Amino acid sequence: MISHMKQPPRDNIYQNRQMPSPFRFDEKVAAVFPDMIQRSVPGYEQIINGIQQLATKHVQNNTNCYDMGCSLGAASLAMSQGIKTSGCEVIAVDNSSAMIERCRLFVESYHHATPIKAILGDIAEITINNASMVVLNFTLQFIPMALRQSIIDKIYNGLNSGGLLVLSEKIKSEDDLIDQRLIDLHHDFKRANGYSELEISQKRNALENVLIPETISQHKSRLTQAGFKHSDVWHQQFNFCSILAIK
Ligand code: GEK
Repeated sequence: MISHMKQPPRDNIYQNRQMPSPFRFDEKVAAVFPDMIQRSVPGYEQIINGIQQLATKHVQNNTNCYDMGCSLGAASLAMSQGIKTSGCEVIAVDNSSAMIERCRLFVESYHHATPIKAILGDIAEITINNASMVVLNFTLQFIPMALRQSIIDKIYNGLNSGGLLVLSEKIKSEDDLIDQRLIDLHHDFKRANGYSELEISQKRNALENVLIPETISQHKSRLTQAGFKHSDVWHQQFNFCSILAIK
């Protein structure tokens, strides 16, 4: 899916030295987002492809699919293109107006049969109902810790029986030494994709206290607490993983 995207503008946001400030999903980020996420998140394209496959296999007739924290809507498009059943709708939600405006243009520039409705809103506030698939693709990590359980509970309650949650996150290892090695591998991945040491360190500082990673077992216990009987990792590269949970 991603491979036939038009060449996106390059992410140069942290190329020059700048005053430290917390990372925000503003217009500057939205404008370079496809390049940023592909050069920064190991496994992103495989996860998007997996989301499409899961939609093909598991989305039921006349149900809703949600993409929470959709950015430009890559996962929404993957679900829409994957869905083979009828009467479905994909609801794409993001609280960044820069992202949602571009999301509408982005998804409309690709063929897809199942309609995608892009909504400007907070994922902590939207209602989820009659869902056969929900995607949180690298979004929960930006949500304040105190709100994370209630969002997962709401997703569980809005899913139909047999419905899926795909939860992708940057994670922390339980073991400090392994965690350091995974961070090193991730930084090597960014270097190999053309980011400089200055870009890597300034981005890392900007994300401090904005992106709060947790361990896989913290995610799994939150899923269990919400009621999910089935959950496990289906994709991991370095400290980036995706968990599949089934109601
Ligand atoms: C993808 N899923 O390409 N409510 C709604 N949106 C939010 C909130 C919130 N409370 N907090 C953050 N966001 C996408 C990638 S990016 C991940 C997701 C990344 C949004 C935020 O505006 C941004 O667009 C997205 O979550 C996270 O598959 O940049 O690492």
